Amino acid sequence: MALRSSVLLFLLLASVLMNAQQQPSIIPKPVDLKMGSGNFTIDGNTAIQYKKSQKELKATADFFASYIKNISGFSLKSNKAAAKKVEFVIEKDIQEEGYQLTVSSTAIVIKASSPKGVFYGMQSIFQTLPAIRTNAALEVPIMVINDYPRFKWRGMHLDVSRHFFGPEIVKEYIDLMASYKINVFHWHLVDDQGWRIEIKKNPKLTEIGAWRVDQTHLNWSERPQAKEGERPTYGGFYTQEQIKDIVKYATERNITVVPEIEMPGHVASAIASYPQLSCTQQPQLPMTGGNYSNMSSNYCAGNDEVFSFLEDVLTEVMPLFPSSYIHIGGDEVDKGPWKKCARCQARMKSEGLKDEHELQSYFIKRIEKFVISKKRKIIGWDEILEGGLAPEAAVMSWRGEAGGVEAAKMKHNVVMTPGTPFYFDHYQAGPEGEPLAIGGFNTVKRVYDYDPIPKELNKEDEAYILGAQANIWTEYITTPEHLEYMILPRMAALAEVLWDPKENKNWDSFNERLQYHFKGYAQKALHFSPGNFTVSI
Ligand code: TNX
Repeated sequence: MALRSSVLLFLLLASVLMNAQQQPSIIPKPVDLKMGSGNFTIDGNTAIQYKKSQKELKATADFFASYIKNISGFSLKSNKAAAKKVEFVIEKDIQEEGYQLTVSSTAIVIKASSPKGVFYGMQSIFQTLPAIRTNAALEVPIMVINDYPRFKWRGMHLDVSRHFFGPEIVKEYIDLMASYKINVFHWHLVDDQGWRIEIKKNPKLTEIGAWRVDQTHLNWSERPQAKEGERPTYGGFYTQEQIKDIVKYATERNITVVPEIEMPGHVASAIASYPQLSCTQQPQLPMTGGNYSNMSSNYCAGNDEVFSFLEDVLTEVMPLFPSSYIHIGGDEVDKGPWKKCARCQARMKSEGLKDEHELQSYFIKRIEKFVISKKRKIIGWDEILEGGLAPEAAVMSWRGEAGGVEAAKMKHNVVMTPGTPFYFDHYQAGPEGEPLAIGGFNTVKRVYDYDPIPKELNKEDEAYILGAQANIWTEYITTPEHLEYMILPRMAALAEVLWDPKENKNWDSFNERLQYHFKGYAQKALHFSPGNFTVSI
């Protein structure tokens, strides 16, 4: 039997090689793809097949069927006799998240060690089909693919604090990620301008902290202030039910959602809700204006009430997110308020801390202890290295690569997300003709050319680089259309950087495939930048 199937595979491969046709424009490019000639046509005579004993494939089969229904109207049945089949198979010895795909004129077979790999094989198939419903035949070219990712953390971040994006927009964002085989959604739920997650024990976080004065003033110096007695109305938040629904949606698409609960800085929204949590205890509102600022928006590191508040928050947050990592922020803490605060100074004395960096480190370590007691791990921005890194913390390197290099050498896990080129809130085609952005210039080519493994690392330390992600801060991004524009097509370049072996990368090939994706974006009425990608400044 085994001999027979290898002979068949050989014959298929031979025919594939002899009559090669043009490769489909799959992004990220499959590691190994061999073309045959002719097509498999998906139509009403096609059924999806998987073994009864592999029930874990049902969700993937349903996903496939509903995708095909959307673009064609065909309702594919599962596990019914049919002339042609799309078959999903779990085969244990295939690499985690990898898949083997064989398309012949009568069958599409996707094998993987778990539904994750099957899901990715399916995404590769989808990229060979029309992007929207048309009358065109659903033809998948005859080919053989062997594919697997280079990195296990392939992330996209979204700041929903500076401007709130509702559940439907978040789901569209997740859909785009899934189509590019990106598997971590870093959800920045807390910042100065808005607290976006319902916490039942502390309802003011969303009654007060989720609303600010207005959206229109992008310039910090022109920010409006609330008038006496005025209740801000611009903003929003997710209920815990909505969060669960989004996490489920992401999980169905093999995406882990990592929530970020910022601390100890960037928390004006929490302090507006509970002023006793800051050093000055003065009332304030969530910050307005587009620009970020770290003006006096810290938790008081000398107040134990802050820690019990945060433990309560995390106790509600963690069960909503199955992720092993919880992001605790840690960036840009203005040490000024701590310097002037008697309680912070007393804490430093009693704990033997020599400066405010060590006080910040004390803060993060105390939170880490709590998170670890709940069997989770923390990840934080690279400032958490200052004053001493918490024992098991992972580091997100955003101010270039230095933090990531330092942490990897200390044998801590790292996610690379350097502002240049992985900040997608920066311009991508130059300021002229683009909507106002925070600055910077990260073209799709620069994103494509970046390698997430810093050159300074030796082989052993390289292993601590889990992968990379792009961040999108939304101080200047107020609409879903603008959000789409900022991530497309840079997300496609990111995906290929994170999936393909370094030696397979090829800008010209990517750029050619991208042109096909542009057609798909246009058909789906997505906003994207078709700019001059090779400009350099
Ligand atoms: C710095 S990146 C920040 C964010 C801002 C961003 C603007 C990081 C960890 N902190 O709060 O939105 O710059 O690009």
